[in-house]
Amino acid sequence: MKKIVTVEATPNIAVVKYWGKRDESLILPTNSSISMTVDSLKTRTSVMFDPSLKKDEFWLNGKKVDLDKNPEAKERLKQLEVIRKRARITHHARIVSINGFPTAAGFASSASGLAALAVAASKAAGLKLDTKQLSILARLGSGSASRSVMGGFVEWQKGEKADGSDSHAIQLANHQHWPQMRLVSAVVNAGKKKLSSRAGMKQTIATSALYRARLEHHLPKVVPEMRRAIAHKDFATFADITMRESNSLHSVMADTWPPIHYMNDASREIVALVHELNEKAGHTIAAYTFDAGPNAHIYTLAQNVDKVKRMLKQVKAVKKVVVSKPGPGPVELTKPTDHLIDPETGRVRKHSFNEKRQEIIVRR
Ligand code: 2P0
Repeated sequence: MKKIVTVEATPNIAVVKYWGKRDESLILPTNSSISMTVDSLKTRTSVMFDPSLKKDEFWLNGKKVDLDKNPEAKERLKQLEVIRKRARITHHARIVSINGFPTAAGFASSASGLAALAVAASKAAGLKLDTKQLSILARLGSGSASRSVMGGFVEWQKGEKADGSDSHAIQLANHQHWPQMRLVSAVVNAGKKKLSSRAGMKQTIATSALYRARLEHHLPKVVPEMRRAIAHKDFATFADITMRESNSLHSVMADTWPPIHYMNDASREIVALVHELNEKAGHTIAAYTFDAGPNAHIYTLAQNVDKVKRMLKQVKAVKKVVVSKPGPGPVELTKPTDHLIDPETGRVRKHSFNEKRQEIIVRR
């Protein structure tokens, strides 16, 4: 029997955004960020370290990725080296990962994927790591993944040290703290983004003067305010900061040279409709936020989800809507039939995502 560890993790959507690194190799950010880990859009990852493997192997959504021809994927898997060193093993790993949502839907999967990998690979190597250590491992693959190793509301503390040992996430509140919280995500464009976040933020740091103002004057104020809003479940303040934060991020993107525009006309139509909705309600009931793409993520409370959905119906470009709650963070699947790798043979099992049933199917 081979030792296989299988973990499911989910994305997080930031309300105080990460955009800029002070160290590109260790992925150390210029500012702390805050997000909510959601309960939907799961990525399932199975890991096996095995002496018979000649090199690391990575399967994504049913296809083997040639790591020699894909330096970006190889770079994102560098946490494997750290795990091997710490566990004092030299075996290569077979990693099989699948997204439990359509890849073409425009939802980012690097945060959930690299968080699932940190939890599954460290355990498969025999390590028992705490969430802080897992967050540091996940961070090496993708900054935002450092926040997905925990559930509920999470802060990635930027840290000060050059070795990154204090740059990790902490949980501000677990997923049961604010049970009425919802995230309504609207897919407005299923296309692949033109400029990666990694390249975009590098360009911003190098060229935007507005970015300095964001870093020095805006963020030091909003991080503690957002912590307080979450602790007190103060939706109006939470929503206000979330929207202003998104606007600040997209302003420094526009101030970048050459300018970066991830939002499109449909995104801006949604911004206007959310403000209209809040005005009609007489108080803030919904807050938009946008990442490195045109899809809208709208935070609201359970009693207002239908109003937000009705509002989104007016936007022609909205193709799909997904409603999420605060999620518990990564979960290990221990049923042998859930593994994407056969524990008896070590081979990759046939697996796929069934869109109709919204389910990952694994054949034995
Ligand atoms: C965030 N984003 O806080 C911000 C908002 C996009 C806009 O974290 O280079 O894919 O791998 O560390 O984690 C996207 O950045 O970038 C991101 P890398 P990552 O969610």
